[in-house]
Amino acid sequence: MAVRTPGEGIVSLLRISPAVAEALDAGTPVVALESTLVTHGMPYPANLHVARAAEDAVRAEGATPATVAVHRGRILVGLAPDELATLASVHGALKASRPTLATAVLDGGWAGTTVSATMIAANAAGIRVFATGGIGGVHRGAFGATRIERGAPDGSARASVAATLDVSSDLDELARTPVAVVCAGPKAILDVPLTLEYLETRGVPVVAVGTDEMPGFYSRGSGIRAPGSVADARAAAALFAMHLRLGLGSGVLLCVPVPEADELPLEIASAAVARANADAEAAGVHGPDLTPWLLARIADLTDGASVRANTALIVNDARVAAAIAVALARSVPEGAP
Ligand code: PSU
Ligand code: MN
Repeated sequence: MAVRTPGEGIVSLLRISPAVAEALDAGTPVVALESTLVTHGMPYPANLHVARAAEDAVRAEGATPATVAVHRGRILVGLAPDELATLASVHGALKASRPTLATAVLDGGWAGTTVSATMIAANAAGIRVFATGGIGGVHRGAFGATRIERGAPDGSARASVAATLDVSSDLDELARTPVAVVCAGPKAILDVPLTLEYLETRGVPVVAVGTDEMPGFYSRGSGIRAPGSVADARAAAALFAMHLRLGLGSGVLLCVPVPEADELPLEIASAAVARANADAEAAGVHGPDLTPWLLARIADLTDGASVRANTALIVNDARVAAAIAVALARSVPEGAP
């Protein structure tokens, strides 16, 4: 059997759209966009609206959008408008991440790609910058918890809760794939401090753009200091270019706050998140179903305000990612002194 590098294998499974192929050939900026937020993260037609708006935001900054999805045994990099519309409305689309990408490709139907699968596809296609809403991370209680039972403020009735070990494969993907991921902070449904600790351990720079504070996804702030910060898209591009030049192998997580007009107040977001997490535990939801379940529950609890914030932050991330891709394309070529 011929020995093939993994790259050759996956490259043969990519179907790169004409617009994306042309941009890559010409060396003009391209931004990858994920599609699990379309298939599992938002209801129809808000999902189609946000997917189109994110693509438009990338174009408005002078870059080419490359929405990634799986269909008919191929990994699509760049979707035609009718393909995007089908993806947004199709029932039963799979959720493809690193552990489920092979199943999704073999399945033959549609699959949305998570952050991990989209990074894999982007890297294989030669796309360096990628925009999403929120990454997966360390779920609350992943490493177990101690709960103080009601009526025992002295802690005499502590109950320990078993670890779920629910840590998104997005985090290890960031550790192994050299792509810049632009997001609005780890999703508010997660344990954000533990997610930051995990990324530090795995060698992933986490950098807030235009703020010192970790963006809180639905809210601009989180009350947590960001591990790193840069002033703007140009500085973010310079940092990422140096990270690539050092050959560190990992990705970079760039965090951009949701636009002020569309944010949820931190107290409202925190209350909805806490309630949704408690409801999920009571309902016994776990594994890959957990993230979509929590997002839908939070949308209910906030009367749709979370979907508006989610839409705004995704479009804003796409815009900033495009500005970073443009700056990167203009910067000193890799390897130059
Ligand atoms: N951000 C959103 N909505 C989503 C997701 C992120 O606002 O639906 C998706 C992303 O695709 C992310 C995935 O990669 O959720 C993480 O899923 P899990 O926690 O099961 O790894
Ligand atoms: Mn998980």
